[in-house]
Amino acid sequence: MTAPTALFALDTLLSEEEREIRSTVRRMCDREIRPHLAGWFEAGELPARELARTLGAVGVLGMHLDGYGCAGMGAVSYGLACLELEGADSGLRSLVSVQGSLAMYAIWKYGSEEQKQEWLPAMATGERIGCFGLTEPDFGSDPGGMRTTAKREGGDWVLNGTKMWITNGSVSDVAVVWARTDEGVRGFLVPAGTQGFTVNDIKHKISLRASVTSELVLDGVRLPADAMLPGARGLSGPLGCLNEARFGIVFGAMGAALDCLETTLAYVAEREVFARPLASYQLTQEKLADMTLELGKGLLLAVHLGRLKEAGTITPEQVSVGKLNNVREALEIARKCRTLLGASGITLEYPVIRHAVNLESVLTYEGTSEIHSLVVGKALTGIAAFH
Ligand code: TGC
Ligand code: FAD
Repeated sequence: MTAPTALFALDTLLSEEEREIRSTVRRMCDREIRPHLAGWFEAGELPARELARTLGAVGVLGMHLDGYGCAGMGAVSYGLACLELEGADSGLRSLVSVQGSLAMYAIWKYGSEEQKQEWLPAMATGERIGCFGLTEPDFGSDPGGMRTTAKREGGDWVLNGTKMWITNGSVSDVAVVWARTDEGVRGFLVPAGTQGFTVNDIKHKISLRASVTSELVLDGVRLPADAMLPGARGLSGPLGCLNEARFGIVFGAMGAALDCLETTLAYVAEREVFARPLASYQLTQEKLADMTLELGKGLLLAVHLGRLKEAGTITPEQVSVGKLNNVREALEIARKCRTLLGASGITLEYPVIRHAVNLESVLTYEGTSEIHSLVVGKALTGIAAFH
């Protein structure tokens, strides 16, 4: 029997170091995370602080950034880490994406030297956690409409507004908050516990239950002048961070799909229906073949985009192609695997339904599938159809 990825000789595209990173992250997930996932998901809880230290020790937090205690790895290595993390649970990859690609990246790319020194080394080890507040209750796909404001008062900034659906919110030591100012959208570092800054967890989620999602309320939050990120001005600041996290999802979604497919291959080999293994039926094999094709194509696309990113030539539109295709196909794979598991497919005994419902969030966050279709449509036609 041949493994799905072996049909595409995927490993021949990877260096020894990249394969080693993938194995290290997989071993860590198998040992420290996978045994607890169904329980965390069912309880709707995540021991985020403890996990952040575990993830920091294995070196995945901000692993694609240089300096300040970060590992400075290539894009494909980072992608493979996301693949393994999301193979465990999308919530785990979310924790890492938001920490490394959104909060740390924003500070690394746009922060002052003092801000970098203060936050990045402790965030790389997982001692400190960050979140990224862009979305608001009335402005998700259209962040340009944001109502959160930052106004100068003497030498200080005063922030007012609400951010919604913020991953890692209530476990964060620092929130990167994007706000409208007289000089356009700017980013601010808001430490937890600042007066006027409150965080409320969002309950009753059916998807991404092993992930902390919160509302951030800023009510007259007074910050010193040096809380602003000096290098970001305008919407291109936060959108530049999104390119980083979206890239991780291109790989991550395929990790969830691969976990579903591997689970299903084992299941259909064992399960007998009408006195024969489920794997022996043509309808089953057609489903397995179709899923493997989409998985393989998605992985090849992910590695290709990773190489473009390493060469410094990747464009935001190419990231949209990857996010749109790979999340959409991963969700289809998870749903098809679910059918092959029959009734067992709806329980947390197998990871498939957990991946399927998680991928519903992944389809929506970091730009909905419709927004990425419109980004690709704009690239093809030259016409922006967002407004
Ligand atoms: P538009 O006029 O097109 O652009 C405004 C400025 O931004 C620049 N820009 C980008 N820069 C870098 N990367 C990108 N991908 C960029 N897209 C646009 C653009 O060049 C322009 O720059 P400048 O200098 O001329 O001002 O903006 P628009 O208002 O028409 O909106 C375009 C649109 C719809 C594509 C954008 O708003 C968008 O991407 N919306 C989706 C929002 C989104 O993805 N939110 C995600 C929030 S974070 C999250 O979900 C975390 S989930 C947890 C996890 O990751 O695990
Ligand atoms: P809306 O923008 O209201 O969209 C509703 C529907 O309308 C969608 O189908 C959308 O595609 C469609 N639509 C919107 N505009 C158009 C258009 N022009 N043409 C056609 N259709 C359109 N945000 C953060 O800032 N930080 C985080 O850490 C974060 N974490 C998240 C974690 C989870 C679990 C979830 C679910 C979301 C998270 N988000 C986060 C928010 C996420 O980015 C937004 O939910 C997403 O951008 C969509 O915004 P919305 O939910 O307001 O939907």
